[in-house]
Order: sequence, then C-alpha cells, then structure tokens
Amino acid sequence: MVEVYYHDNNDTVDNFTEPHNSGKPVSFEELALIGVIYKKITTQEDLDALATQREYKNRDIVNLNLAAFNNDLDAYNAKMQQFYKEHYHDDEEIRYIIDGEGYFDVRNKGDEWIRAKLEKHDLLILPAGIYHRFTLTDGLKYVKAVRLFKDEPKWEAINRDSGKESEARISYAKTILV
Ligand code: KMT
Ligand code: NI
Repeated sequence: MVEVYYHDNNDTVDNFTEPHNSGKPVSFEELALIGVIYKKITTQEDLDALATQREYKNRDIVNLNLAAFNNDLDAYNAKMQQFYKEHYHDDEEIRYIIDGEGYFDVRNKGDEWIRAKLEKHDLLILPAGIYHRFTLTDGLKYVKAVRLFKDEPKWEAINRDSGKESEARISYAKTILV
C-alpha cells in the first residue's frame, strides 16, 4: 500500500534510499493541490485505458537495480544520483510500478519535499513543471516500472540547479503555486 509523508530532510549523499519519514502524513487531497494524482491500477486494461484517456502514445519498462547494470556499482550509482537530482519535465510524467518499490519526492507549494513510497500496482501522475526526484528503497533496492510518454520515449530532465525555467515550469508555477 502506498505511503505518503513529509520527508525529514536529513538526507545525505549516502543515505537517501532510507525512508526519511518525518512522521507527518500527507493525504491524496494534499497531493491533488499540487497537481499530483495517485491511482491504484491492478490490470493491464485499466492502465491502457488511462493511457488512452490522457493521450499517451508510447511507453517503456525501466528495470532499476544493481544487476541491471551487470553489477557495475559505479554505473548503478551514477544512475541513482541522476534520478535523485531535483528536476522537472516539460510534459506530464506517469510512472506505474509493476515490481519492487521506490520513492518519488515532489515539492509542495511551500517548497517542502513530500515523499510517496510506491510499490506494485501504484501509479503516480506528475504534472509538467513540478520539481521531483526518485530513488530506490533501502530494503529492496529494486524497481520495475512502466514509464509512459505522451510522444516519443525521450525525456529531457531539467535540473533545478540549471536555473532553467521553461514555459511549462512557469505555467505550472502560475497555476498551482499561487
Ligand atoms: C524520472 O523522470 O524522475 C524517472 O523516470 C525516475 C525513475 S522511474 C522508476
Ligand atoms: Ni522525472
């Protein structure tokens, strides 16, 4: 079952896969305020229906664990650092967990981190322009997820430290962060 809570902000380069649960829960209503939608989806048909409804044309499956990098720890760590770097996209992002588990962190209106622990059958819709990051959980260090793409399966992550604010970001900030 999905768990959503405020991040405790005690993360370092070494411990970011730990739960970092502040003990303060977050409701789905609170998520909806920043345009984040959670859904539990248990069948392929329901996933396909959602993709059709929101006009998604492509998808791929990402398999993230050390074995997926042929036990190359440096390559695995590099990918983990990349996913944990705060970023946004110009398109909506949908992620659907089919196995394993992971943490999605999203920024709320007050620029605080909200953490959602997702496992099998959990689906998250992140609006275009929202700052977020992802990591595996300490316990499993493994996730298999479907990434859905509106168009081509290529995806530009715009890192917060780049200072780049695209139209999608400005528009998100205008409509949501009021
Ligand atoms: C993203 O854009 O943040 C990601 O795709 C994270 C990894 S999906 C399990
Ligand atoms: Ni992303």
